[in-house]
Amino acid sequence: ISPLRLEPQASLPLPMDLYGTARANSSGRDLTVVAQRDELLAAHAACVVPVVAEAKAEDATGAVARAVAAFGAWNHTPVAQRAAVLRFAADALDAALPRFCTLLVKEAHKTWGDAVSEVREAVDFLRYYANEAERVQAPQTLPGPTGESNTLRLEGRGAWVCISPWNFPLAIFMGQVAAALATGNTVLAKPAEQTPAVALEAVKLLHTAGIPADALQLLHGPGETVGAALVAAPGVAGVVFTGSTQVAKIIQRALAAKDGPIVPLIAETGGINAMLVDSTALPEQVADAVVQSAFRSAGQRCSALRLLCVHEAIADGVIEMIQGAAKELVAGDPSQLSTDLGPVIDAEAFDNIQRHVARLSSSAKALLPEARPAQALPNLVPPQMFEVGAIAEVTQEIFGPVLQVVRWGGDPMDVIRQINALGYGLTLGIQTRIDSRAQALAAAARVGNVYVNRNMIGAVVGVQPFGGEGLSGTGPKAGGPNYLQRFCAEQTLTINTTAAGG
Ligand code: TXE
Repeated sequence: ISPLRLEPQASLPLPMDLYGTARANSSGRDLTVVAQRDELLAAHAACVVPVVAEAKAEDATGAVARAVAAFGAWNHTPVAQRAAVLRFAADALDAALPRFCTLLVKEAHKTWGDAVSEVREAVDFLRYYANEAERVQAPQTLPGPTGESNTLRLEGRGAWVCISPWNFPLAIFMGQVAAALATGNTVLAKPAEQTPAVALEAVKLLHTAGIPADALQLLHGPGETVGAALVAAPGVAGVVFTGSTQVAKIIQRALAAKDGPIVPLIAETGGINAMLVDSTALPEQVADAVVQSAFRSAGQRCSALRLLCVHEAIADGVIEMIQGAAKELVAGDPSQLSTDLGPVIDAEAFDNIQRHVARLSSSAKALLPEARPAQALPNLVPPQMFEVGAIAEVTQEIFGPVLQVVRWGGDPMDVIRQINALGYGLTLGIQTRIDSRAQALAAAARVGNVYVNRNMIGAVVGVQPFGGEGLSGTGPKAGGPNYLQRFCAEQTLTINTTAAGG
């Protein structure tokens, strides 16, 4: 069996990154060794995407009631035992990597490289949250006055609704579900309509690993009906959501309008992510980071670069290099190993991107005008780049491989202020050879994740926990040390140790 490594071929440009990023992740593994090529291709040929039954809005109340009833037993299961179940699921998912990769390629149009990275990320979420739950739920002794003992403990809160998007249908789905389950909560999972099969297989795997059926229930269907009904159902203890800013606000309003307790919302939403390039930056490094950050995964990553702010002194050279590199990218069938960008998720996403491209074509300078897909597949969008006049013109997130470029001169702090004024706060790239400037700009930026002199493909579980503020979400960062606490209720126990029986 030959390893999954595409040898350089004269006629084919190399895929941007077939293996995911080659660095140690939270489990200390080297991500470069991922799978056997033949094993993946055989699984792909045999893969049939399952047909999935939709739930109805009326199903939500009963499902939540079952999840509430299941909460006591699951929450009282010792955290070490819950963690063991999640670790078992992680091993099973690792072993099922080819099957999940093929589903991701077929259902979500992922390239093989992106699919492999995503399965690995989902495995990491399971292991990391298993470890984290044991850490954060260990009772803590707090300092206190003589004659008193103070203990703090964290418990599950109840039944959580987990609503996830299609762009990371396994990793985001698994991350939400694992965080809730690890901490003793039960789950109503509502995956995106576009990617139900990946979610179904993930839930089957979790049930097989030992999660009780009522502690993890899967409800497919439209967000406006099934998702909204779950959010509105009585007894929900919390909602964790990843998706658009607009839907996050709809859910926030729906929760605020409910009778009964205040229900917390953890939301991770989109961003207009910028990269600031100053006049000292290395053009080759910038071009590589821009191509990776803006066009990888067909731009369908919430961390993706949308707005390149490049200093006027080096702008022409940098733009030329990006044009050269972008033209080498292959947009086509994602099941071909040579493909860099697969089709966007569906016709609606395609039409939406085309509307933005048409608007930009009439108002801005096209920098990749001859971009055409390599193959005539539906919903294929080749990389696009437009030069616009000002940062303030870039007001909407375009969820595709479309980059807007602005030239700047003067004070880089002004550029950061203009980026902050857009109101999103997810990722920021900085390219400079002046260390102190990078530190100062990062400190002034109101974003969750800053990347200096590298690409913006972040979100490494336990290493670069991911999430933003403002229009980009509520925080805290998924995959980080402050995440699981939000799924927990805290209780202090104070005992008078001088009293009888103390
Ligand atoms: O989002 P939608 P999509 C963002 C990304 C982009 C969006 C793309 O920036 O804006 O997600 O995902 C359900 N009540 N991020 O188009 O439409 C819907 O069924 C309850 C950010 O899928 O918001 C789906 O399951 N639920 C990111 C989910 O919400 C409702 C990472 C998301 O759908 C609903 C990934 C309703 N009224 C994507 N309406 C990050 N920051 O980490 C819809 N849904």
